[in-house]
Amino acid sequence: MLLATSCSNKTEVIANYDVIPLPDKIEVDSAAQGFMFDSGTKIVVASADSAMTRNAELLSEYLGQLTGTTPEITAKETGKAIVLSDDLASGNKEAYELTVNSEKITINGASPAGTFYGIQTLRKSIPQTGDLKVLFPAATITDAPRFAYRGAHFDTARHFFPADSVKVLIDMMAMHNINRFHWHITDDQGWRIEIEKYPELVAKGSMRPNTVIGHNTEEYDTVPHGGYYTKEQVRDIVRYAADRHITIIPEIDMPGHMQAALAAYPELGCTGGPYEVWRKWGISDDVLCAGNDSVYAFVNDVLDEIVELFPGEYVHLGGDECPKTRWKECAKCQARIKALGLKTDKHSTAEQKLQSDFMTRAAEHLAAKGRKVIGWDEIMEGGLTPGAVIMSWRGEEGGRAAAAAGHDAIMTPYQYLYFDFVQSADRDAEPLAASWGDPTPVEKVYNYEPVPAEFTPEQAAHILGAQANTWTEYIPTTSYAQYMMLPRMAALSEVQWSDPAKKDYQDFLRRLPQLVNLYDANHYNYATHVLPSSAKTTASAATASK
Ligand code: TNX
Repeated sequence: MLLATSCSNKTEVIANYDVIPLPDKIEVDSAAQGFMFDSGTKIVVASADSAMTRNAELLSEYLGQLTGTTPEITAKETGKAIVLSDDLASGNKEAYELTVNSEKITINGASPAGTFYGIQTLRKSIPQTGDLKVLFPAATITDAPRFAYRGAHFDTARHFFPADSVKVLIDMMAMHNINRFHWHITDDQGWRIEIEKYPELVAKGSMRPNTVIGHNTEEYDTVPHGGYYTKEQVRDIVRYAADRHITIIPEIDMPGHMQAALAAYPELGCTGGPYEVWRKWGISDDVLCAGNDSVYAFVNDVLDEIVELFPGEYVHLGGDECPKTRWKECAKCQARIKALGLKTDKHSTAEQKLQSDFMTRAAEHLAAKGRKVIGWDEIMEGGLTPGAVIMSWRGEEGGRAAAAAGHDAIMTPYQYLYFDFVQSADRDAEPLAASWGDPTPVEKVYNYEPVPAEFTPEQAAHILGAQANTWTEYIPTTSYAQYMMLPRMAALSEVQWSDPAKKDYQDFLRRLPQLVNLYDANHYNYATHVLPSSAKTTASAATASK
């Protein structure tokens, strides 16, 4: 890709549009003259729309980072320019068209989000970093995503990650055309978001004095762990994500995975406690009491503050792994089961139906505020919450059943899309990771197909998309998280974005090193299992005690 050193001392390189995720259609006109990006190039954005202005600023930043030349942004078309607009006629709002001739590059999106994905493609086509002039070959690229929901989940509860780290993860998602960040923000081991009405949630619930070592050994470290996001930080992160066309879906996991909240407000549990912010991993028997009216008031109050912070359409209510041990023995829960007339039948137990009632109440509260809910596939157990979107994690069965019943579903089966699992069969060569499932190597992620083959078009339309989950029991740092996510996120992005008919793992591997250059430019840590041995291998498995 290195051409020659021209009269200025900039190195001239040729852009390569074979990026990840692979665009729908790339037509290069090798007979025509391409566009030379250099210090004379400006970015033109005619629209006064703030999202388009932000797009232009991000493009300018990206180009500056890669080439050493940060182009000026102007509203008037002048000379050689990269022209951004958002009036492409397309049924898909995230579609874009990118055209390159000797005079200009135009990126026209069907919305500012579409333009943004064209910007990502342009940025990813630059094959290296340095003090560069870039020759963009004459071309027309037309592109649109396959799925509207392209998610990445990250758990900031098991370990806390500072706000700046969350922004870095959002940048990584944007680079992979991901548009939904599922933010797992509360769990047994830490409550990490400020709720004004319940100040003890963060005062007590965000701190644990120490943490179990490894896979629930009997040994504990001696390091207090804690942290939470203030409302101001959350608003800033929501804005940062929105600038990158990413909607945040906050998850307040209930009625299980609530031990940190119980440590702060023991009266919300069946036994009254005392409870501790959990110092080990797994599934806690201590959950919210479903027979106590003040618990329902608590849930509504918390959701009111959550809705006020997160403008997106969906709130994730969790619903996973809620043992019924306490409810079975709790007089209040049993009284409620009786009052509601819930009975065990061959499909579900009375306690499962109680959970369904619990989730439905929360969903109704949100519906009154114009919001929809997502829940883990367990929420189907005692009767599906009306209108809820199912997130299918214990395999694909939940997603299949939901779609068959006319519900929307998001596929996130652990067998393919869990980034907290090791990425090679050689566990000893991998950092400490979740060990309850088989490894999920890059190729396995790449070959995942979210729509079951036997689905009718009507059922297929209920599969909104796919998402990968990164749980952080064993992931204490951002660099470690990056190692677990990259390059699996690249494989995920093709599952979410590209035409499955064009799937070709070898071709993906051929295109990967150019994306890895961008990882290097951003100082991201990544796994090197599938990279050619000639590729830079500055990355390393983050240190972890095994
Ligand atoms: C299962 S996926 C969980 C999480 C754990 C994860 C570890 C899901 C809904 N629940 O609470 O962190 O396994 O891999």
